[in-house]
Amino acid sequence: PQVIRRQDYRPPDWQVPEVALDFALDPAATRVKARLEVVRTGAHDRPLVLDGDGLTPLSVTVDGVTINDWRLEDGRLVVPLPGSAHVVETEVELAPERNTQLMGLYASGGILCTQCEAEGFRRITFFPDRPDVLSRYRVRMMADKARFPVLLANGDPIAHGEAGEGRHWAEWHDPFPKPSYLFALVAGDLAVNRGTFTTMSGREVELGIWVRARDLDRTHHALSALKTSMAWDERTYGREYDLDVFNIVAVDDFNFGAMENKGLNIFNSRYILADPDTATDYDYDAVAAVVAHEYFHNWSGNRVTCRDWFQLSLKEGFTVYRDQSFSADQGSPAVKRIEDVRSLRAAQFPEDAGPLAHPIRPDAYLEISNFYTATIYNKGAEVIRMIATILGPQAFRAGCDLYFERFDGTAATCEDFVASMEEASGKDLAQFRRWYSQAGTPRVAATLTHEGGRAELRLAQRVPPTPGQEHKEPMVLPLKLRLFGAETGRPLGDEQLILMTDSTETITFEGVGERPVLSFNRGFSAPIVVESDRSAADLAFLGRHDDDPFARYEAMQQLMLDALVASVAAGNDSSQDGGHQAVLAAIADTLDDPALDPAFIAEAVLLPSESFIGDQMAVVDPDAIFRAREALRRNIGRELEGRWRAAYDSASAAGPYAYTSAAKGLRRLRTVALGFLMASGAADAGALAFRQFDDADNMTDRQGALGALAGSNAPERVPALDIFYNRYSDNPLVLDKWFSTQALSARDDTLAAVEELARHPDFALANPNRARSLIGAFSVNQRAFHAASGAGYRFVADQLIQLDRINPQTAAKLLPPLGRWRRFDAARAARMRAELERIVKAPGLSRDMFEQASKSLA
Ligand code: B3K
Ligand code: ZN
Repeated sequence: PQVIRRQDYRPPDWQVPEVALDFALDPAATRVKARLEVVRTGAHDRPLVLDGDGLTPLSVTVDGVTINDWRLEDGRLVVPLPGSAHVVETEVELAPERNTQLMGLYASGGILCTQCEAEGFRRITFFPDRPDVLSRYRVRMMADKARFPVLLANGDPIAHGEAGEGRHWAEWHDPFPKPSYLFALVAGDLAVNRGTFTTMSGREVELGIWVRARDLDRTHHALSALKTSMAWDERTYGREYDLDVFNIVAVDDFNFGAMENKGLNIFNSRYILADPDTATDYDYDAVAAVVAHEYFHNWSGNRVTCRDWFQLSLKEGFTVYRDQSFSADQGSPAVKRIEDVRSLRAAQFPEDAGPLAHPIRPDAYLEISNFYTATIYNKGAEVIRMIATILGPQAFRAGCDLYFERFDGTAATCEDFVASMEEASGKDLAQFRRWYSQAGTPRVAATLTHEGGRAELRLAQRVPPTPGQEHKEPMVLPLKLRLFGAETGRPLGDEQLILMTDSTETITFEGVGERPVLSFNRGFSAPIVVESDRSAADLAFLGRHDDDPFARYEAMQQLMLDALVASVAAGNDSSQDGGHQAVLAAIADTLDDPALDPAFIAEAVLLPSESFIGDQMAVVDPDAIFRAREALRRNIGRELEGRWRAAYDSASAAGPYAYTSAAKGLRRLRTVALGFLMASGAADAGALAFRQFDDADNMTDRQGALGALAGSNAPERVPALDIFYNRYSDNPLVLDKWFSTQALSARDDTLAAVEELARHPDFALANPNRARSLIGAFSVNQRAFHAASGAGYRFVADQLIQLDRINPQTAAKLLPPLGRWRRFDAARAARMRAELERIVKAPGLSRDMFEQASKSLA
């Protein structure tokens, strides 16, 4: 396969200002006629080259005359053209019902829909399928009226009518020029939940959430999140919606979360459908976040799009930053920040430390679908957050205004964004740009000394080597810090923001009377790993006294992490070592602090995940980590049993279900307390969990209890799983939870259970949510996946080889856990490599999988 390089970018030879598409829709045979007004750009004599993937033209005409001198080259249609402007028409035939890749035009549960980003449009029609070709689209659809009563496309509806033989047609027009990846259409038997939104300039927008009729009563949360997002973007960024309609369609088969097609977002149903009986608080939050994210793309992505796919983080990093800020504003900013940092550490840090590491603006790829990564999205968002921190809110907003104004209607680059920020703020971001070009997570060592009224903080940064980048330059790190007095517990001075730019720096503090304790990288102001020698006592102190909730959480996590890493190293899974005592005391203090928000408490007392513990070690020992963590969990459960019961009881007394921040916090704490009570081995814990499961008036409590039981040997476990299955067997999103809960189980027999679940009649590789619920969940279950026998690796590789034949994009996304072999002992590493080699040799392997597997082996 051919390597695509950023430095090879060349502007398009032809632009296509106007496109008219005509679809005769049918699941088995859809005819697509495309009419392109093409214009030569600049003085060259190159032919028109239209991307195509799996297409054969039924006809090609130029200015109304059929031509025969076209040719196909690697799927592309090459059309020699004499002049500088022509009308080129093509016709092709597709079979959406056989499209299992879910890219292009495909069928999901009887609905016809499209997914074009990044390069799916070329599976629908011949076109210059690149984001810097912007066109105005006119779309006509014709279909059987009984099967496809609803016909939607981008922009505004302009006409519709009957077509005879039980068919009807509709025409839509999108006045905003857009790249082909934002094209969308939907045809199906859909019901709609309608709303309206009046924009800041007083225009009325008709909103619609389209789903199958039986799902209609689960669309209210999404609709209200949409309205909230629209108002938030006006208030926070001054960005107003620009069409008369905004439609969202939910489908069950979707390769990722959702898609921001202009005026017609298409969603994975898991990010639209929610009601208390079937969706957890986490699901509700995710629905609102994804609805907001896709809506925000209307400006950061659609009005200003990307010049080429290397600039992907221009829209994705910025839009994730925008949706994170939105969610923070809806509830507790501290808890939101904790969640975001946790997922950054779970997904992005390992990526940045492994064989697939890449800068947020990559330099090369084989398959662009593989670059919709945690690095592009989440590290990209952290980079925007750092810019906002360095500039301050007003200059940041001025920079955004300038960017949107200057690049509206164009395809821009990351450089354009950074330059706008510089121009609006007068700040120099030259060195900061390294965040766009260097991969790897910076590590910062921080040492604080104190002598005679003077404290000295010595900082040293280094960025580890990553594939293709041996040598790194120092980064600009915005570091928020504050000192606290060890005796008084009071802050010694204000919070400071320092911009570290050199490899080593020393910061001096005068007039420090008492021994200072360092609160560092507060709010996670830079996405780095902090290496500090703070003692357990100092971390416990910060866990109690820090006024930055994130730093307080962080101190607790570090305390737990240090204790766990020490007991893993000592091969010590007994409850009697000293590290446990500091952790127990800190958790007790947290539970006893009446000033703390229950949602925060629930986060702060949670032990670091097994994989995050593994990330701290030179060689990951999954079994030792599991034992040490279970021992600590058991100990915390036992020693603090009274407190867990009290927390459990008071959180249970919250009354009937309500979706409020306060009620959510209590539900979260309730299930965390239940988890520790289960770990304690208390005789009644299984019964308590079953009661929570059985009495629950909402999915958060029910799934929380099911999760606790699923990982246990309690006699209530099997009955609970069966009841859950039977109750929700007709709801695919809830069945996904049934699969993933079992795949994440801490039991010894998880691998065998998962192998059996892969043969369950409800398991289907062809549905991406279902595939992820089993294979994706299992491969992050560190101990089960890394079973010394290698059976976990073999299982995942077998599944991925099968899935690759159906849906390469989703298969390739699930490969990275197998690629982390360098982090494990020689025996495991050899077994992981053997599976990767088997994958690389699989007949007919996709480019997607080849790229992931071969890079992982290198
Ligand atoms: N832009 C899409 C992602 C497309 C992924 C293509 N493999 C959704 C989003 O980020 O909002
Ligand atoms: Zn996005």
